[in-house]
Amino acid sequence: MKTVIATSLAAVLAVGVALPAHAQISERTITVSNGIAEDHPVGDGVEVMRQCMTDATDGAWELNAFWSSALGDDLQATQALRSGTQEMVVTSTSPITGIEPALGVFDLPFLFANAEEADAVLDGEFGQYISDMMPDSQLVNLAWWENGFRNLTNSVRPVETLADFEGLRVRVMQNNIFLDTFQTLGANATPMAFGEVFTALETRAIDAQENPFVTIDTSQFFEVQDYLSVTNHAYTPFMVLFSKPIFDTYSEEEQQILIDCAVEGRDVQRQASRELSEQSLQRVIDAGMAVNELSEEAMAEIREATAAVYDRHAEEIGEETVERMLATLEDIRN
Ligand code: KDG
Repeated sequence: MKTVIATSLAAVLAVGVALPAHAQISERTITVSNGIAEDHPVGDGVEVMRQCMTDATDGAWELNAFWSSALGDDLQATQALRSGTQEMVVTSTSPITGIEPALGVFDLPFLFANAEEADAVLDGEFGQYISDMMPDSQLVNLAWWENGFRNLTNSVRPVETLADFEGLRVRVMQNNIFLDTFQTLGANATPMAFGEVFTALETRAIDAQENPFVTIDTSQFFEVQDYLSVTNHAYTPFMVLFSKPIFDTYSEEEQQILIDCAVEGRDVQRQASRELSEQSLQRVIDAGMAVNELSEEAMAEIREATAAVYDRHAEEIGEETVERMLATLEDIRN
């Protein structure tokens, strides 16, 4: 009798060990949202994630994307992740500094000189240092994507010098550092959610806004703005955030799939963002926008005027975070 039981037990264990390839994967429907239109390069990244998930789970996962702030603005969507009512959001760091103040480090004016620096910081130790902060806010950062270098548009005049900012009613992201930066430049800065910007520009409630070329193009700001001044005054990253309350219900294998697919999407999204950037600039010129670059002297004056923003916000961001960022950049540049 004991032999029969032992044999049966061995058979059961054998079957148990030879589990299906994806025994740790459940059927899931994942919702992701973003504030920009689907034809923005974020759409390219999300499509790569969708295909990656399908391949990795043999079709057990479905990724549903919502665009143009359909599920709320960045902050609202991020709060939904924290409460476990939405899985994922692709959001800029700037609108959510109220959740994690250290994210404000990316809003410091003229921080990055080029995209290569941004990638090196975000994909290196510093990016991980910031990502490691997010679980305390019930969020998991799967990967860093690209919003891009920001440039000023307006409906009043070309901005060619520091003095030209004076009195411009500029919409800024809901973020103290952007508010301070544009007030320091002499502009009349108004914090506003991204989804309200087009109408505010169209009704002349505001004169100006600032965003990367790709956003100016895909959000049709060229329809309501006459001038584009190439300031590159800040680089905004996107975070691919996932709800930690939901993430914690996933198996380790499923959690790794989320991370791997967000990283696969990152490389395609960044490439699409950079390839589209020059096309977008040409498109807004073709649509009638007057584009100007600023002289080195003018840019030097603007940089000098905004340098004090770093000291004014170091405590709010976290002295250690600012020091680590500046040390990281010094290492990259030397
Ligand atoms: O969800 C998209 C927003 O995060 C992005 O467009 C933010 O650059 C931004 C802005 O100006 O609000």
